[in-house]
Amino acid sequence: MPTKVTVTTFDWVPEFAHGYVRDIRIRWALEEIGRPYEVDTVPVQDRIPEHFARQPFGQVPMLRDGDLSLFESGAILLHLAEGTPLMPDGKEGALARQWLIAALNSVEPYAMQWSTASFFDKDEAAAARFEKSLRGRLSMLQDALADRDWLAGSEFTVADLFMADVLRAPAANGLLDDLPKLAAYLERATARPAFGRAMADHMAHWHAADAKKAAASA
Ligand SMILES: N[C@@H](CCC(=O)N[C@@H](CS)C(=O)NCC(=O)O)C(=O)O
Repeated sequence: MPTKVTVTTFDWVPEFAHGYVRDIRIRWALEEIGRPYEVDTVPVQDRIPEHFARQPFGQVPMLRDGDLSLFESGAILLHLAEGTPLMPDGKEGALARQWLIAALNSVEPYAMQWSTASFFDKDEAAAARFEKSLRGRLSMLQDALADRDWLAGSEFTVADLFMADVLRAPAANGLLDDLPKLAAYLERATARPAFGRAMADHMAHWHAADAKKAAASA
C-alpha cells in the first residue's frame, strides 16, 4: 500500500507569488503520477522551530512521504519520480537527471537573479543586466532542445516538469517571445492535464488563504 504523502507550503503569500510558490512543482508531479496527497501549512510570518527542523532555511516546499521528510524541490521531485514514467530507466533516466540539475543549477539561478532585481529590489540597471544574461541562457537552452519535444528523449520526464516551471515566470514577462521553440515547449508541458489540476488546486489554496486572512482582520 502506498504511503501517505503530504505537501507542506505556506499558510499565506502575497498575490504576486500566487502561481509561483514552488509547491506547484510537487503538486504537478503528484498529479502526473496519480498519487493522492494532502496539503498542510507552516506560518509564513513567524516561522516556527518545527519548520526549521524540517527545512534549515525556513523555506517551502517540504514533503512527507510516510516517515520521510524532505526539502528542496529538486530532491522531492527526484524522490517522487523514481520508479514512475517521470523517470525512465537507463540512458534516458541519466539524461533526465542531468536536465533536472541543469534546470536547477544552470537556468534557475539566472531566472532568480532577474526576478529578484526586477520585482523585489526594483533595481532597473541590475534587472537589465540580469535579463541579458537570462536571455542568453534561454537562447542556449532553445538551441540544445533543437527539434525534440522533450529534453531527455521521446517522453515527458521530471526534467521537463522542472524546466517548464522555471520557464514560466520569464515567459509571463515576454522573455520567450523571440524563442518560439522554447515557448512551444513550455506550452506543450503546461497543456498537460496534470499541470492544469495542480495549478487549480494551488490557486484555490491561496484564494482560501486570502479569504481566511480577510475574515480574521474583519
Ligand atoms: N531551492 C529551494 C528554494 C525554495 C524557495 O525559494 N522557496 C520559496 C517559496 S517558492 C520560499 O520559501 N521563500 C521564502 C524565503 O525564502 O524565506 C527549493 O527548490 O525548494
